[in-house]
Amino acid sequence: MEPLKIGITCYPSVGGSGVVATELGISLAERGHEIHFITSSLPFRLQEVHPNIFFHEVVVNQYQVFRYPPYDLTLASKMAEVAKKHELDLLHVHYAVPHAVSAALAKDMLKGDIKVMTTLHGTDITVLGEDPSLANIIQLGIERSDCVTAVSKFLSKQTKEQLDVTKEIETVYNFVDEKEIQDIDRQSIRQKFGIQQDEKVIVHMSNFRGVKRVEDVIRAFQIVQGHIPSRLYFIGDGPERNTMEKLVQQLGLSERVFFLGNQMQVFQLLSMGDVKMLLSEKESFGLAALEAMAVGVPVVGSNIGGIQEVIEDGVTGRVVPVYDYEKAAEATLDILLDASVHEQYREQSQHRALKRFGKQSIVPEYERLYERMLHLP
Ligand code: GMT
Repeated sequence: MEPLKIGITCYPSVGGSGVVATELGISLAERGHEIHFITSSLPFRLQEVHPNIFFHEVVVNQYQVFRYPPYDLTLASKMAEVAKKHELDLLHVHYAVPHAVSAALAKDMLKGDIKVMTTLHGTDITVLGEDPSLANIIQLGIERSDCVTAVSKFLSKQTKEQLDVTKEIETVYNFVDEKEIQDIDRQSIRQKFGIQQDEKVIVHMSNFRGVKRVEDVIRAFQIVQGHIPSRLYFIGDGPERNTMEKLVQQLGLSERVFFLGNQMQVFQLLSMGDVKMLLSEKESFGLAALEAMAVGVPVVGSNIGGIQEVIEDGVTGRVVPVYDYEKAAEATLDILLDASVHEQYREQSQHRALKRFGKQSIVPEYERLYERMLHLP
């Protein structure tokens, strides 16, 4: 396909949507497109140097007359400015609020001379969609986009049901970059962390929001470690971390549970795991589950949202009822206590992650949608 000039907007801080948007930008740049990130700061995953990648910072002035800084409007102006200066073909925004709304304004400023794709990642629909004060603006952001995608079938369906939008919503799954997992030496990382041969490692990675049910992970682990020598490693940080650290202390698990905080080398750290737990009560996709599978770590996940589209129950891990940490512990033990099942799950997890959700197959799906959108009247 002809190389395109694409503006990408996302939340640049730690989080799955920022990861996906950044990795998509990098991959598109590698495929010959010119990528312009228009964001409030440099996306944290943007570690690559590439001649096709440009960054435009959205700087919001703090005038005293404004009670709230007008980020959405500044972003819209910046989008229009960058689009005009660099003759962008399209804006690809991640999250309806506020990005799709800012893109709609930018399109108006450009007299319609640009296309807009919006990718929905979940939180804006699952949380904001239930807030009546924002439902109308989310709806507007979606309806005014030329193409809308969601990261799971679950999210596509839920958006249609909750927001009463007429727009077609395409499902394009999140992806992992095969390159990221090359050369990972699981054994040497486990050795560095002093993990014994007979010890099993449970991993969990999230932003520690309440919806991630970190407490259930700790309670499930408490049961697991009563049956086999094991450790639990947490990767990530967020509002619940302090409370969870206290809980670990109260339960007398401090020797076996480690909070690593936000880290860059997530694939290396995940690869230490024997099982990953993702017991969230809300999850439109569960990128952290996919990242674990990519390094051969089977996932025990809750039966909600898009998690069930990522894990194949009984093949790459187990799906258990949400809030039921005892079942989560039972499923984890089933996997860990049978070496041949564990090995099978490990292989099948990696195979599914790379074949079904590999960058090489998902990124061309976006390209096809860009092309289709550009031919719209
Ligand atoms: O889950 C979060 O709190 C972060 C949020 C984000 O913006 O990164 O995650 C959402 O987008 C991810 C990438 O598409 C998905 O993997 C997560 O499932 C989704 N989170 C929720 O739906 C709660």
